[in-house]
Amino acid sequence: RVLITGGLGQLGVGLAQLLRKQYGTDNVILSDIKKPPVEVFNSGPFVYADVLDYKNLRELVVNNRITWLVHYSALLSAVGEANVALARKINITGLHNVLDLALENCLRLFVPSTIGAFGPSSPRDPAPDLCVQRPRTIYGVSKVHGELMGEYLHHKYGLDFRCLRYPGIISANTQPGGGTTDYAVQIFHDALSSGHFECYLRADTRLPMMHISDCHRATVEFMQAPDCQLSLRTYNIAAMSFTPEEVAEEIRKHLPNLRVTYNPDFVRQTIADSWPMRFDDSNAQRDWGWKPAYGLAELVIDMLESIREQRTKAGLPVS
Ligand code: VAH
Repeated sequence: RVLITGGLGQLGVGLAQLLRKQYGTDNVILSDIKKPPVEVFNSGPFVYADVLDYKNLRELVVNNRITWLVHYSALLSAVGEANVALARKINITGLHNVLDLALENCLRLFVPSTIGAFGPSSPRDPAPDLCVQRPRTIYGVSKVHGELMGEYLHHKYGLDFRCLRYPGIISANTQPGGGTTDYAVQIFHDALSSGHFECYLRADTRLPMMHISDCHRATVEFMQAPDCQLSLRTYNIAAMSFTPEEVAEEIRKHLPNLRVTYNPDFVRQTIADSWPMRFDDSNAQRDWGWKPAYGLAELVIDMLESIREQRTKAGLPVS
């Protein structure tokens, strides 16, 4: 059975849907510290779980015979900078609770890392799997700590720790939650509603990005990969890299009147400028056959279609 923490964020519900297709609805348990929307509550097992409450988590793992744990609870980039103390608690103390549980119960543990685990002194174009990592956000620092702790426990005690560094994830039906790559989701909503988008990053800010369904598929394929194939425990995964101007140009092929104004926000621009511009994911391609399905053109078509459908269902006008 799989337990997903932080299940009501951008990624949990979609990952649960994919895992439930393969392993059965009752074998995938979503959890979070928030009340789930009714459609999520009705789509399969949901439980309240606070990653800071070790005793509660332990009962969940033992009583539900959990064998895999996907740890999505975390405060992400800009949100974390606005609340460093909470980010350190959730991202580090919460992680240690999950690491201890995984060790004690021999779980297969997936913990996501991120383009944010690199910093201004890392190679940026591209960033390889193994290089200097001196991130300048509490989010990045906590994710590097997660990579290091997971790999230490793997080599010392055999913990089945698996970690993918995600690019910015682009989704139509769930909200991103970090604040730095989120512009690349909002631009689609604004293009279809007002036709005008104000971007908080400079037009030339290049960042690695990925369609959410590629993210879910990569995560499941990686979790299913035979251990003997993995030469690393932490892998970059890539799909595309684009700038705000490039994604705006691609959207204009469908919505020619899209107007974008650039009003860089100091905090988020500084974060973005410290992150990789492109990812080298050749190890993931070689070791466990990673191959993305969505490039920029396919992403734009899918996002516009999905949001048009959403807006029509909600009785909202579509430009
Ligand atoms: C953020 N969307 O902007 C998240 C994610 C890699 C980016 O962590 O912080």
